[in-house]
Amino acid sequence: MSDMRDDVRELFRALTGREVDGLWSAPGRVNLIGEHTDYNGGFVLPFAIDRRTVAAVGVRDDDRIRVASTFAPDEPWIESSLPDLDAVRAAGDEGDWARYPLGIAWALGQDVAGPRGADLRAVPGVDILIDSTVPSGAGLSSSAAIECAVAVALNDLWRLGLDRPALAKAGQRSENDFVGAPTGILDQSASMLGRRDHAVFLDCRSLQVEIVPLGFEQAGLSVLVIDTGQAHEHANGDYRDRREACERGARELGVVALRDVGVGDLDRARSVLDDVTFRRVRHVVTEDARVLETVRLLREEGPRSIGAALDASHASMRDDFEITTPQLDLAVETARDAGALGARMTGGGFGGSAIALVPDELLSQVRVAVDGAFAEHGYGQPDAFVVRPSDGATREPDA
Ligand code: GAF
Repeated sequence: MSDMRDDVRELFRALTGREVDGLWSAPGRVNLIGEHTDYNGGFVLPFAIDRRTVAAVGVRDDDRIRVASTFAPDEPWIESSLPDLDAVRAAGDEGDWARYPLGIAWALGQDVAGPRGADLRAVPGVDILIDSTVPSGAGLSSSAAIECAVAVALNDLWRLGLDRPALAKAGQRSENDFVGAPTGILDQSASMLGRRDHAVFLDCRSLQVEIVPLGFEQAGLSVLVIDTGQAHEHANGDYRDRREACERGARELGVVALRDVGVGDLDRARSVLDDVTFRRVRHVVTEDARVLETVRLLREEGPRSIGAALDASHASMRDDFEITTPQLDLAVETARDAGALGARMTGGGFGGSAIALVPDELLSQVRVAVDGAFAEHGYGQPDAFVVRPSDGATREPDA
């Protein structure tokens, strides 16, 4: 991390001829359990990971916002004036990654941030250089990591005084209304609120948060991410389709959101809904119950007891919500057969990564088995790496 900080400081200097005013960083996330429950007012249990995005930021003496990144080194600065961000949003024509930092600046000027939101005609412009170790398209929320790193930076530099839940909300607003992806609050909450060795247990309706100890290290366990290399994105039709099915299910069952349907209501739901809608609803309802059960198990019996809940979550996403892929299913099955205590796809689905909870002594065995199975099926080699539950967004120490 300190190398990365030095590099990005130096590149900022080379690009602008001046020093940064500061570096801010935010992590990607793994969702331990609770998939597609956030926009249904339900429960999620993510943790922030030890892969981070750094934003090097310098305040300008005009109203321009310029963004550049180390992963698009050939692109010049992408820029706008702050008051013109509304027009940028409407045109929808900025480079893909640049919509995340521009969008968060826009969102901080909207009412989501409350009366203390930024007045984009009054705050100073900024140069923002992004660097990241969060792989993009891997289902690990590289976009939320950009949003959150830039959100904490602008919150400090513009002296907005917003708290972390408000900054997470601004991230979601940016994603929904600037980028155009109809996502929930899961990713930004994990990136903002994560804590080392802990998970973020979030009630997405009340936005109440509890920080739950994971105890993986003491239990000799690691979370292995298996990135299938199948990139995914949420602005496309599949994610939207699942969200619409949930909203239809809630409407037909006469509730505000699927959070209001219990496991005991599923028999009635089956008689009211068509088969596909019913299965989408069943996933969300049972997944909410699995999140609560996982939190209970972590508290009462420790992390070695949660494997079955992870497995059941994957089966529900595969059979009822239908958001897994053959590669994700293979990664999960193979990891489990090779000794993982539990495994599941993580994130929005249709590609991205699986996670496996693996006893430390079996890590290499699981990796070898997954590599072998992918080769046997003629799939490209997955990228498998261990992630550690880590702290959320922060200002980095000055050089
Ligand atoms: C993506 C979305 F961004 C989240 O809001 C959430 O819905 C998740 O998919 C599925 O649980 O990461």
